[in-house]
Amino acid sequence: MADRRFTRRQVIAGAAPALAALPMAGLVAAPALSGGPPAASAAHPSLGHAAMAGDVVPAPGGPGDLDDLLTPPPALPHRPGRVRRYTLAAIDRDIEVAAGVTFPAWTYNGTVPGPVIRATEDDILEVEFTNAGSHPHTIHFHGIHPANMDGVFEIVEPGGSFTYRFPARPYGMQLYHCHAAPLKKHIHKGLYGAFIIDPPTPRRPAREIVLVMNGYDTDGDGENNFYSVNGRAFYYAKYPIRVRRSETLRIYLANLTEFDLINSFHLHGEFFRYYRTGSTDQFEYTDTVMQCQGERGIIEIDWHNAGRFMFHAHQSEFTDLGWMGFFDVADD
Ligand SMILES: [Cu+2]
Repeated sequence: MADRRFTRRQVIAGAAPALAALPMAGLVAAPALSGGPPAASAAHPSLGHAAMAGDVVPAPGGPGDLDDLLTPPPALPHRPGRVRRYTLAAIDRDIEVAAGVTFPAWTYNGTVPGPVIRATEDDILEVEFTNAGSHPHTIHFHGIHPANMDGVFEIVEPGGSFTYRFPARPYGMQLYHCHAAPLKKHIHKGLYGAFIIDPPTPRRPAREIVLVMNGYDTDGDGENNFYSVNGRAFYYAKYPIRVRRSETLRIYLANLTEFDLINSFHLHGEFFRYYRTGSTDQFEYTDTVMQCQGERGIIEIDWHNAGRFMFHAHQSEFTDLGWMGFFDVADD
């Protein structure tokens, strides 16, 4: 217990309540990197939310870096039997998950989360998987498929490969992740991603984005030190997502957080329709949804107002540790 390392909860408890997300990121980065106690605890004592957007936010990377993870490939019309091919490789890679903080990830194609896979119901999904990493891995898809395509028993050793091939169904927001043991480790290291299956009758036109919620235990104590959507803490606070008021925003949301059982999405100033899993037309009208590990759903927002609106986990601790961002809603 009385380790010199600070757990995330000790870091939070030791910080002044007025500290908002910005200094928290700096605080947690220090012990994560050095193993020592946090430095400069009251460096920015009264930064409010208004100060937390844009260039002052210490998020890793540049504008547009996450576009491939944010914007899914376009939906294709229903054409049963069409083959949709994807190539995924497991690659060990150090990635920057928060400003100045690297994480020794296991990735699909070099990113955490992995690439967005999309098919229309009744397409034949074909995923050619190569294990270029240093541990055994698989791909386990959520959805309906034969037992030998489930990515549980057919373990792919380093240097090996396996092709998953099955009809994509049912429509909805599915997901994929490694299912090698120990499962918690293989998921937490970063082997997961979004898997969208479009319905035979297309959803109505919308601006579409993907948000995959996750966390990182950067000091190996079994608790997450950072949280994010699409892999980088505070990224969408530094680079708000621009949308148009006249356009429905459809969010494919999934929770791949390990260690914490629940994650959540809360939107400021607006309500939205939430389709749990997205495999039926039933929805709830709300501004906050929670997802268990592996749960996912589809959010549709019809904006009443233009302006800057925050979105974040409603676990305040997750917000302070990176899981927050903004939509810039433009009038047109
Ligand atoms: Cu694995």
